[in-house]
Amino acid sequence: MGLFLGLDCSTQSLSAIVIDFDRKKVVFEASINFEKTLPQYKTIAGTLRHSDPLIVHSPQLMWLEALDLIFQEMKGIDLKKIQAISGSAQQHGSVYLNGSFLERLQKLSPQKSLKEQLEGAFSRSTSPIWMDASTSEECREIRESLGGVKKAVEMTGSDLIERFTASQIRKFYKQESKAYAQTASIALVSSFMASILAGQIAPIDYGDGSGMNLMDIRKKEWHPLALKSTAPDLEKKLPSLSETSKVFGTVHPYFASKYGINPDALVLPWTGDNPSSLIGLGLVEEGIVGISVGTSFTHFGTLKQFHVDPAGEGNLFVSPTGDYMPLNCFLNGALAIQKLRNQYKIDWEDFDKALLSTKPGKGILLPYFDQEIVPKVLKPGIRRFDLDPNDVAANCRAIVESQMLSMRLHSAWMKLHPTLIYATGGVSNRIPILQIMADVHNCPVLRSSVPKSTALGAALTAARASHPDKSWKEVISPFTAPLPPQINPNPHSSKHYALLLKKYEECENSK
Ligand code: XUL
Repeated sequence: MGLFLGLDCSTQSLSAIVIDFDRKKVVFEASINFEKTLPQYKTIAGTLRHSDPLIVHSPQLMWLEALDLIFQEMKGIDLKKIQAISGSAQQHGSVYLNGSFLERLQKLSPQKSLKEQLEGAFSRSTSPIWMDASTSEECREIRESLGGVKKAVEMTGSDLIERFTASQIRKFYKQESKAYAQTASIALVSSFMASILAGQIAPIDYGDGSGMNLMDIRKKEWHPLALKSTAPDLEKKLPSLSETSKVFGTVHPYFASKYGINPDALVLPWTGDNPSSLIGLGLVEEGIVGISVGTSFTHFGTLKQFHVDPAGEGNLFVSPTGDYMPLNCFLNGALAIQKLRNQYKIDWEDFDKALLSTKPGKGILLPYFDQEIVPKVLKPGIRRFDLDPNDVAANCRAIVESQMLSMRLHSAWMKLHPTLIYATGGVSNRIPILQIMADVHNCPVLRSSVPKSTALGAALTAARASHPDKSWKEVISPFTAPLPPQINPNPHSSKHYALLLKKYEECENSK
């Protein structure tokens, strides 16, 4: 029996999934919620908030404690049968390790905890994460040095973005130059966790490497000019880059003797949560596109050809399959809908009824309750066009229509041409929202059956590495079949939305 372990270190929790590959079954699932289970770190949903709201960090020791805890939870599983382990993590966040890290790691004793033994191994006490937006100045400096937005996008796959790693490293170098000099190694959250599991400095995989503004997205090598523009001696502090599916070690004896895991279990590099979810959702071929309707909305897929967003709003990552993964992140997603519902004091049931009782509208509601990533909007504030604020049902319809129109407009650069959409995330169980999704995109929609697509993606990546004779599709299909019913576009509504798209664009561009 071949068991494979996938872990996911997200912003709010550490999750684990074990799959029995031969029986095509998920045999174990667990999650450690950081705020609830580890309250001593005083995080809000896994994050440390600063008096400056733009600064958002997380404590790396919390992730280590959670790793010990999740292995304790796996007691019921025969860990001797684990053949390989992979993982994923929130993208972009960085961990700064001092010269003692590697020695401490190699000497770990199973008698003590990871936290106790690694506490002194950091040159920065906390890790800036993807929610940190405090590095606009550093983004400007690096972008200018690379030759502007277009050049940066061509070189690294994305414009300089505050949450990406390069500007965060530059800020650390500028503000804490001594601590930067004492940094022996810089890891991403993903490669940090993989290092702990394997007892050696783990490579950064191409998928998460493409979220740093430091990797040459075509050559899959560190980009010399990007490194030079970010901070001195950076190349010496970064690990190597690697394919996601290339085994780089075996599990640290710490985990074998403490938790009984197979000492020969192979360890793969971890990737970012988004590239991993591409695998966990089963989106390894062109034509099927993923739309995640969670707190924020994301639109992504697999791309064989290289296309970047000339506007610099979207991102291009390398996918674990070696193809590309274009991604747009719309910050004002389900949370914006919730804020609108709160304003009108209606619950989800009434919101669904409002969508069902109205026809495709002509009003536009730009949902910028917060700043927006795509399109870049720095000044929050919702905006209505041809919409009576007192008409509750029309406003409910307009926010979803506008979100979907925005997605269609701004995802054109990806050239994905979907024939099927898989919907996932918190509100993907609300069929009236999915109907508008199908109508606006003029494409059938199916709901994904996978609740923890990131951890499952990691387990499947580990399984694929042990079955190189099988295609990605053969490996993932039994675990990722979507749920019926298929929601088909209504031709009349789709025609209406094709015309409304132009108006939507004009509204967005109007000052
Ligand atoms: C993607 C991004 C987020 C994090 C969330 O660019 O910043 O989706 O990966 O964990």
